Parts: sequence; C-alpha cells; structure tokens
Amino acid sequence: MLVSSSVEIAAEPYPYDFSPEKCALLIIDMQRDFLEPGGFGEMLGNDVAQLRRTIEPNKKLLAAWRKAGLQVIHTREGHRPDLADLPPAKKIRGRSATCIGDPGPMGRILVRGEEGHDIIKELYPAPGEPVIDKPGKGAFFATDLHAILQNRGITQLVVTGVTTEVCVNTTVREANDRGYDCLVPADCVGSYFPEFHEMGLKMIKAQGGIFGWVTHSKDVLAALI
Ligand code: TIU
Repeated sequence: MLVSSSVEIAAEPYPYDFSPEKCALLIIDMQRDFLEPGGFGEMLGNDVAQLRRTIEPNKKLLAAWRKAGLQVIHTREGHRPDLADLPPAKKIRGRSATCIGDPGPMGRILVRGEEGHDIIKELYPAPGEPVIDKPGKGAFFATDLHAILQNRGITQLVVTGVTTEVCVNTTVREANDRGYDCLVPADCVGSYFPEFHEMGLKMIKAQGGIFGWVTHSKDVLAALI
C-alpha cells in the first residue's frame, strides 16, 4: 500500500515527481492486430516479434498498478464497422492490396468488434478500466480521454504500449500540450524498428524533457512497493 503522496522515480532527463493518486497508467494499443501474426502490423510488412518483448514488462507493471489501486486506462486503434470514421487518406495509404476494413485472418482489419482489434489476452482490461477506442494515432484525437482524465483528477500519465514512434509518441505529444506530465518506461514500449524506438524515446526526453520523461519499469515498480 502507498503511504506517501509523492515519490521520486529515477528518470531522464531528471527524476519524475510521482503522485500516485493523480497518475493513470495509459496502455496504448496492445492489440492483436499489432502484436500477433496476421494482423495489421504484419500486413504492413513489419516483424511483430519486435513488439512482443513489451508484453512481460507491461504485465508486471499492470499487476503492480492494479494492486496499488491506481487508475488504468487502455486504448485501441480502430474504426466503426461502417468505416464512417476512417479518413480515405488513411485507408489508401501504403497502397497495400489489403487495407483497414478488409477481411484478415483475425476478422476485418482494425475494425471495432473484430478479434484482431481487441487487446491481447495477457493485458486484457479488467472490469471498470476504461477502454478508449480511437480512430487516430493519438489517444486524445476524437475521443473522450481528456474528459475522463479531468473528471478523475489525473494530471500525470505513465504511458506504455505500441508503437514507440507512432501512437505512443503522438499520444505523449498530445498529452503534453494538454498539461499532463508523461513518464514512459522504455522497456514497456516497442517499435517494429529498433532505431525508431531509440530515437522516439530520445525525442521525448530531449531539451530538458520537451515532451516528458523516460524511465525503466523497475523504477516505477520500486515506487509502487
Ligand atoms: N498503435 C500504433 O502505433 N499504430 C500504428 O499504426 N503503428 C505503426 O507503427 N504502424
């Protein structure tokens, strides 16, 4: 059980002043479509194995977070079954033979309600944990995430999930502009491209933490004990 209201977490570019009751764990897009063979990620030509190393550290962090009684929010990237919220530019981008909304091995690709769109079983949301369905890369665009966080008094976010340089980075930037302090555990985020992962983290913590802080999940876990 947490006793103090604020505790420092070792981080770059400098220690993060963690206030547990004001901090939510925001897990970005740990969906079958991105992490399992046959999904959207692999369809784009990516090696899903690159993302799967994030599952275990996320599992441990999520278990500790829940045990401490803190807030958890999950996101999923995807679209309405009628694709009314899918911008034509997003649908045709990449000139792939199979695109968002088309049938894939786990149902229609990135469509809400389909198996591939859902969160992997290892990190499945518990009852009461909000799941934000987002049509874009950022979790704040066209969602009620900001309202939910404000209603719950959240000003800090520990952001995990995939991919480092796409949905995680976009969300951290959106959150930063809305006044949230974001902390990103490097081992709990992943990219199909190791060099983008590395640079994505550098971009967050550069210039005195221009978008936020970067840490390791062991340092967050230490603050939860
Ligand atoms: N969740 C997320 O990052 N969506 C993507 O499409 N990522 C890619 O890296 N493609």
